[in-house]
Amino acid sequence: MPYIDIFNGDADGICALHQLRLQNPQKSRLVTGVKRDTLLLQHALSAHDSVITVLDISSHANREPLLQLLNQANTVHYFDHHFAGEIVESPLFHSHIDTSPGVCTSILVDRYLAGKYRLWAVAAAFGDNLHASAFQLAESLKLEPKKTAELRELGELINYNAYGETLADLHFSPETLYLSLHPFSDPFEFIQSSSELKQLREGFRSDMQKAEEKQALRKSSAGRIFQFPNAAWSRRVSGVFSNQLARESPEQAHALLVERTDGTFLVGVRAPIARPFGADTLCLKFSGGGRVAAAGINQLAPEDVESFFAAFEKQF
Ligand SMILES: [Mn+2]
Repeated sequence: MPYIDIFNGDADGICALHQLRLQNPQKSRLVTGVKRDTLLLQHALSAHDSVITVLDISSHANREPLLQLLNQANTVHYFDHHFAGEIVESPLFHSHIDTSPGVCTSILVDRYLAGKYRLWAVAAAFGDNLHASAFQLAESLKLEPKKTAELRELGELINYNAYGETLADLHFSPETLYLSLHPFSDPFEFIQSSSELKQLREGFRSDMQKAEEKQALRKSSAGRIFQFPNAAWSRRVSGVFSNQLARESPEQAHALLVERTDGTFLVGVRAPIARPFGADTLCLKFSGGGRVAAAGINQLAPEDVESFFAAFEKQF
């Protein structure tokens, strides 16, 4: 039977698949993409009578293609922690979906495999920013702090690699990165020998340096607003940089505008950590959306930038 593995291109998706294929090696067709590209099931619609494993993408967002694939006699194993909506009912559908806040997909796979490749789940949990869960898993393995720190860097670098508008922005396609680590059952051996990881470490440092050179465009009691140019490094590092700003100044809100090719702006908003509300309300006014603490706008027109700044001041 043909196997198809569909996975989010971030650390959680990659480490989830890696654990499953260490346990049960299969030659499979790989379907993945940049982190924000979560509508992946549509790329497998021609499949029938196959075994499809889906990792770390919302079953709600992929519901229509999922139903079609089940109708085409595919068996689907689904591991995920994103919003799921109503769980699909089918004898061919094997659901390992848990949306509780402390879990990520690699932790669900770790549970399924009874902890057999847990080191990779630790890395993935750090990649998904679930530090408490990651430390808890590391503790269960009695890992030395130095080893835990190595897994943290591994997860964060694989996660960093997945950020971008398209695959062209990334250092490595997630498929390439997965194939490069897959020969290693021990992550510490991969960390020692991987040239890919070395390149990611250098790329991350250089992107962050460019980001840190940027002065705030606006500063007020409400918060700080930054603007980045239309460049691959901006798109790769904007998420991590916004999180860093928020942690560094928890009383303030932050917005980061990244210029797009068409002249509009991709906007990320973080509410103050001390009062984590209102980001969604602000972004909704400009056809954006998201969560209360972190939200965004896909295309802010240049003529709306001033009114966005005003609304930001008012909101926070
Ligand atoms: Mn995840």
